[in-house]
Amino acid sequence: MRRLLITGAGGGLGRAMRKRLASMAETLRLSDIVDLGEAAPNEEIVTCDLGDAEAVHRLVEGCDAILHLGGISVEDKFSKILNANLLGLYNLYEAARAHGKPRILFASSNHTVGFYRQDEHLDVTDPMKPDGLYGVSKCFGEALARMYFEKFEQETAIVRIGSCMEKPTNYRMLSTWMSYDDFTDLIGCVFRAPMLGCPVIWGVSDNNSRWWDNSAASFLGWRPKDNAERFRAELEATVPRPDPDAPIAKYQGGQFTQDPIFSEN
Ligand code: NAI
Ligand code: 15L
Repeated sequence: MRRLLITGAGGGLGRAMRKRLASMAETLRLSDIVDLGEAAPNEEIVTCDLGDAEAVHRLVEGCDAILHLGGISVEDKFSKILNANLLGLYNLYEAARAHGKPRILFASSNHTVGFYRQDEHLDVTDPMKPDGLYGVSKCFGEALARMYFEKFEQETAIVRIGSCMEKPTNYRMLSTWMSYDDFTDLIGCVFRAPMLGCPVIWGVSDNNSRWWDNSAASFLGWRPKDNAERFRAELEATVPRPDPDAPIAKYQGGQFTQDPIFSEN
């Protein structure tokens, strides 16, 4: 691949993937609204607000693939979610349509289904149950990706990420955790697949207690290797067990199910 665009390159996942994906393309084009530091020899740095359509068109031009991590990543004021996650995504897809339809990996979220209980097992055909405006924005993103596929054959991997971080930090994450290594492998499978289409993929490691069935995406050949279980003993020694009726123990979306609708003021 010649040029891979990573949006949200200054965020937690963006910083982790910047290092790991350095050899995936001749050039990494890194973008965010925050400072991304010095560009390495194979990097281009572009400051760009996803809500700015013209800037997003310039950003996408010349890219062969897009890892779309940029946007608001937790519950927030609707105006911020609207700009980054709704308008921003529309801008990205319109820019992709104008510039050769580079394949997109869209970082969706488990918060599209956050109101399922933790004793329910899901596959990608289960109806969405978003747990806040952030979750709703990811449902919008999934629908937008699907529409661009049906109408224009724009390929997207919709990855409903669980909790992608160094290690699980609470009991819920023993089910939702995805390691950076497994995410890196998934990105490789998505961008190398001869045919992708527009699958929904659960972004989760091979955790003993995972809730999500990825068999519909088995054609990609992604076989996650990590398992959150190896952190259980450490968690049990350091983190108190939550009340079984607390949202973090009851719902797949955990604490997000209890977030308020944030006021604009
Ligand atoms: P993050 O919040 O650390 O990074 C998001 C980045 O997007 C930030 O650097 C931020 O400056 C940038 N951004 C925000 N608004 C923007 C705008 N208007 N224009 C351009 N850039 C903007 O989030 P993280 O954890 O790195 O997640 C990356 C993506 O993956 C997000 O889309 C998030 O919703 C999704 N995701 C992450 C999960 C995780 O466990 N890390 C779980 C589920 C989904
Ligand atoms: C998400 O969607 C968030 O972006 C991330 O910060 C985590 O909170 C994650 O979900 C999670 O549910 O653990």
